[in-house]
Amino acid sequence: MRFDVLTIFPELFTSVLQEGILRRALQADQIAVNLHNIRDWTVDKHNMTDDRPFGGGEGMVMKPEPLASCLQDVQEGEQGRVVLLSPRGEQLNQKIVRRLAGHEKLVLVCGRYEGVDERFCRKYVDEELSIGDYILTGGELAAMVIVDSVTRMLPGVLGCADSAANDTFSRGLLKHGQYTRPRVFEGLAVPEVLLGGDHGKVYEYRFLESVRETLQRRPALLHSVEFSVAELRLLKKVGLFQQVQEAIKKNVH
Ligand code: 9D3
Repeated sequence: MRFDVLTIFPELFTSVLQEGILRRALQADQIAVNLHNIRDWTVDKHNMTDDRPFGGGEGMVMKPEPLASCLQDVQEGEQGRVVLLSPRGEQLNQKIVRRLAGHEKLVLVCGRYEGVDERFCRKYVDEELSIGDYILTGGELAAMVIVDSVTRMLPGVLGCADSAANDTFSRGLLKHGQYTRPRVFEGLAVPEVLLGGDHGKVYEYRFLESVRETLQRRPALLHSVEFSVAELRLLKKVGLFQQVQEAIKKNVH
């Protein structure tokens, strides 16, 4: 995967790329991240990347020409999918992350100020993405979220231990709680079943804990979970089946 990032603050990205899984993926050439300072494509003597909005109003708007000429250079050779990070975009989720990971090249355009000139969006942007309903100071942190979440989906980036596809409950349930040593912490013991070594019992316990966590924290998620016959039988046995059914009914999309 190749990421090209268009930004007026390329240095914001350096620390994120210098540690952990992203660093390893870069070293192994599983990803490349090319940072482009939009200011390098300005032609006026003050290197202006923004200007006042026609029609008046608060703040500044990113000029279309530096963005377009930067993009033109970045799109030499292989054509990447152009993603604008924008608060009015579709909200990012794991399904979108998976789809983005299927592209060979992503061009991430980071807006600043009040936004990007609408004509640049219309001419060059394939999709607009937001990372949630809160206000950031610019698209850079959102672009980092995309680089991070897409990279961990690429084959070979995660070890087997935390394989993205291998995630036991990557099926729409929340993850069960996890425990490590010590066996007793501040008076709280690790659940007995996890110490016994009966893998079948451990699997059942974790499945039920996942369902309980989901019921409590994100009941709407249960709408799109598919349970096997054995799982449904287990839910009935422990008296969770009816709660799950009610949670699903309350959320008819
Ligand atoms: C007054 C209108 N504001 C829109 C809500 C203007 C505005 C605020 C903040 C325009 C741009 C920004 C900077 N934010 C982003 O570029 C951004 C963002 C975000 O603010 N929240 C969630 N996802 C994203 S992706 C890019």
